[in-house]
Amino acid sequence: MKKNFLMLATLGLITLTSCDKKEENVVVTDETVTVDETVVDETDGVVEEDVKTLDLTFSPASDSNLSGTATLTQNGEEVTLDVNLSGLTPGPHAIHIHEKGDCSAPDASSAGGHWNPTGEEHGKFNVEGFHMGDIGNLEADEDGNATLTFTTDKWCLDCDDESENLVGRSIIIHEGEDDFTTQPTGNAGGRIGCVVIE
Ligand SMILES: [Cu+2]
Ligand SMILES: [Zn+2]
Repeated sequence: MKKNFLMLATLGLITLTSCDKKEENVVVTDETVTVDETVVDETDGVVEEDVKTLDLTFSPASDSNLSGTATLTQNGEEVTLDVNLSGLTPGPHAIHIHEKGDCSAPDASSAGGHWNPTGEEHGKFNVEGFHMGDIGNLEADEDGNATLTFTTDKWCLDCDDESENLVGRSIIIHEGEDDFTTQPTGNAGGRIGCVVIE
């Protein structure tokens, strides 16, 4: 018990010490450069560059009434997808990243199959084999509205690794539910919404 406490205390001290050092550094920099608004602006710029955001608007497909938005945000190593939809039939609807950034076909078939840069089988994200685009299902309430928040460190926005890069793909909403087992689609039925990630 005593040993654990000592270890925690030591860790705390290290954390405090490193914080102190950072703060000292900042102060030293400010003093050296004679506190200047330009310097402050540059610091803000660097912090913002680390966060990338894409605001996207879904188009309906296959004569559906779907409307809604998707926001993709990269913060450090993680990408978060926020989806907000209405005009759905109540119940579960599959949502996937599909490989082609093309929503032009009336049934959104132009978006191709599930995005699968790693050559795996269709499945559940982060459970054994799965496509990189296998987000899963979202649930529409009795008014036909649905939201979803999904975060992973396996995607990126506009990075050099094409097995992680979402830009140039599309997000598809399906008529039915993903059963996570039928190959290679999850048996989710037609495509009722589509948006290109760009
Ligand atoms: Cu799909
Ligand atoms: Zn899949």
